[in-house]
Amino acid sequence: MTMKKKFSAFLLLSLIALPGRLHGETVQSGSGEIKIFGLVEHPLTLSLESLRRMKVVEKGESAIVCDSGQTRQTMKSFKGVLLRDIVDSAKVAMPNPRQRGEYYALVRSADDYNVMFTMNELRYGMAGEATWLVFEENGKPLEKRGPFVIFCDNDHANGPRHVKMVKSIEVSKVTP
Ligand SMILES: Nc1nc2c(c(=O)[nH]1)N[C@H]1C(S)=C(S)[C@@H](COP(=O)(O)O)O[C@H]1N2
Ligand SMILES: [Mo]
Repeated sequence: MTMKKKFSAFLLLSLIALPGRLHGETVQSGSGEIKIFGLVEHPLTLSLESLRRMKVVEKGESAIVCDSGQTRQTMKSFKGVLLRDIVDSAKVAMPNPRQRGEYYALVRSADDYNVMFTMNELRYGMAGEATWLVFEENGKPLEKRGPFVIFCDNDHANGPRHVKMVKSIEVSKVTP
């Protein structure tokens, strides 16, 4: 191989390897945008800026507790938007309301730790009032486990339904 050919081969290989390397690094935190898609009338791509334009609520101290009972982290305060408001702004496409009990929102993360919330619990249950998409804690953007986390603040062990590095929210319906 001539020097010139060797150099071109090196350039080509670097280009192929680069996205892989970048991808490897981003697994430490989620993407800067969340996609809301599936059975919705208005699929959305939410960024920090678009979330700030929604109904943002600031809450006080909250601890994330694993199902073992261990406290994994404590937020002195956090800012977020209700998952219910997000799903509502995408508008669930539900031609037959009799089937409302079959719909759910599946929250997926960058490392494939995924949690499902049913539409009925978000709309009619306790979880609806307290399931937050969090984008700020202690007055600062979320770091490693961010930029977005979804969790249910009134679960008695809220670790299991605490999704770090949120990537997407898919609205779907159980298959018959
Ligand atoms: N994306 C993602 N979210 C996750 C997990 C995970 O492995 N990946 N672990 C869960 C568990 S078991 C708990 S208790 C809480 C807090 O975990 P942490 O201490 O690892 O942050 O996050 C939950 N959310
Ligand atoms: Mo956990």
